[in-house]
Amino acid sequence: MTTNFHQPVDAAEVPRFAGHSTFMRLPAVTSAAGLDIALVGIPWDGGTTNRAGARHGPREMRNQSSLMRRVHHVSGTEPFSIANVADVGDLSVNPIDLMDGLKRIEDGMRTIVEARAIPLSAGGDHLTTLPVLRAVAAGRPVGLIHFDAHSDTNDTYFGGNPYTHGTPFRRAIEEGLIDPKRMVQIGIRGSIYEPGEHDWARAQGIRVIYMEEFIRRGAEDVMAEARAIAGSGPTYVSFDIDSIDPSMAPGTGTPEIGGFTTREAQALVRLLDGVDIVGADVVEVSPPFDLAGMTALAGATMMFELLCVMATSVAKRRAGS
Ligand SMILES: [Mn+2]
Repeated sequence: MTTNFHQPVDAAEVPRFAGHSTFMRLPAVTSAAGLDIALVGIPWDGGTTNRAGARHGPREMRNQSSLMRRVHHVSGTEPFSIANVADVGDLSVNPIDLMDGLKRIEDGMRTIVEARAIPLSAGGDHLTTLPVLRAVAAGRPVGLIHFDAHSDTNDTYFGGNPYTHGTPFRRAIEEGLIDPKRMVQIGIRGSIYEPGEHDWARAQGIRVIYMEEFIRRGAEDVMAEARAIAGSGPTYVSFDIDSIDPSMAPGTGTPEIGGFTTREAQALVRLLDGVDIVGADVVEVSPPFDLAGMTALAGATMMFELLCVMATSVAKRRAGS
């Protein structure tokens, strides 16, 4: 086993409440060079239409991620032994200029991608996924497995403004960043603005799986379909924390009751095993609306779940090359 990979601070030596707050207590590094997977914060919520606060998500997810340990208790995956992972810090953002914010996020993410590290980011609102995809999917559209209460494929808000956290995937498809025929949305629910609001998404070829269908079919069946839709090509995974029920994740911008339990969310992400993940995020954790850090803990734990499947695929790729 390679031993020169970054390791978390040993909680038997330094207690979890002590020391610098980094993702999963990994070293903070200034460059993604040499990393297999880069943990990165995107503290920006300039696309939020209602309850702002996701700009504070990365810092609080770092704090709660101190509870993560080294081994996944179900799969046995030891992500820090099979992949080189570190905290590359937060991307540069601009909280008072939306277009400059998007550009800074894209530029920052491009340096990670060009260093050949796979980004696992903590948002930020869901509009952050658009500039991330501009960097990750440059030159070739990716598949997308999208967990969310909302389709986020609306067209415009507030007098024709095309950039909000309700529009990122419409823009990403228009820009050729996502292959909509390799895209699936899981957990969609809640009241909508108008009848037929999801017609555009379906017309592009996106498979929209409402929460009610998930409840009927269960995680195994739904994720078998999701893996088939994504296929063997490069695929991005986006996890909006509002896919989880607000009784378990209240700290978010647009809560919708009737969501996943945290257990269901964990089961879904574990079933991503085998997908060629080229990037992933956990977005919309909004600490000002949180209670005792429970939403940030759910977000940090979903990052760990994603990290384990991503590290497994990194190790498989390395063994195969
Ligand atoms: Mn969303």
